[in-house]
Amino acid sequence: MVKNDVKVLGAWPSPYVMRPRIALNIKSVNYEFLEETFGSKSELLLQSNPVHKKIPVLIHGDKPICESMIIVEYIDEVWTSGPSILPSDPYDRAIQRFWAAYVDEKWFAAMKGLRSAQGEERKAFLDQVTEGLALLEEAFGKCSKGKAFFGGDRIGLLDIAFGSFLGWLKVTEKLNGVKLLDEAKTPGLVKWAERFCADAAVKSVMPETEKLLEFSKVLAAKMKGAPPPKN
Ligand SMILES: N[C@@H](CCC(=O)N[C@@H](CS)C(=O)NCC(=O)O)C(=O)O
Repeated sequence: MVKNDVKVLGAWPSPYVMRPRIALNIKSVNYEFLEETFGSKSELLLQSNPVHKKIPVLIHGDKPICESMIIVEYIDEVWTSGPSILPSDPYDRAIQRFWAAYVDEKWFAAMKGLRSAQGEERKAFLDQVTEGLALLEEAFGKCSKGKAFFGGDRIGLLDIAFGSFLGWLKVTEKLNGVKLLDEAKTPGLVKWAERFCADAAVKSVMPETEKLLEFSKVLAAKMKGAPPPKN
């Protein structure tokens, strides 16, 4: 595989962009990382993802593929010689996809809500995030079947979907002065998060918390007065 055959359009702080990068690392596929400039969209991005105009986009040869979890599944289907990301059992696959959708649509949406909420609204978002983590702790017990990851012995689809938010989870903890992943309430997830971040496929793409914290402050300053982001 020549290096330029695979490109990822993205930005380092984006949890969604981490997903295809982790999947490509798992499959030992070399890729070119084309970083978008914060606050603007390149011509290549607009051409490659004209519907959503969002990162990440995987460009394989001359074919663009959009939406992070669709990209992860594409990578798993194309590079079959590397370790599998999706479980072989259809029921296990369905369960991982179910929780991956929950993480994006419900859980992370609540964590994002915390950014600008105050008072009662803030408390409601915090409760939703905490309740979501309790559900994910239970799901971890069932999916991992006592092993290291949601995917068993190795990182799988749901590990990638949820794990990509760990950097922002730590930033949220710091900004709100709360402990969300907690030894007492979510012991399985605490250990899982350590293992996930230490994994060779993840380490090089997981941003340092302090760097992400600085970026989140810049982002918050830019958002002030601007209309809320669509996603
Ligand atoms: N559902 C999309 C979400 C991607 C997404 O929200 N990307 C953000 C960066 S973290 C983006 O490109 N935002 C630019 C915009 O909304 O215009 C996916 O999973 O790929």
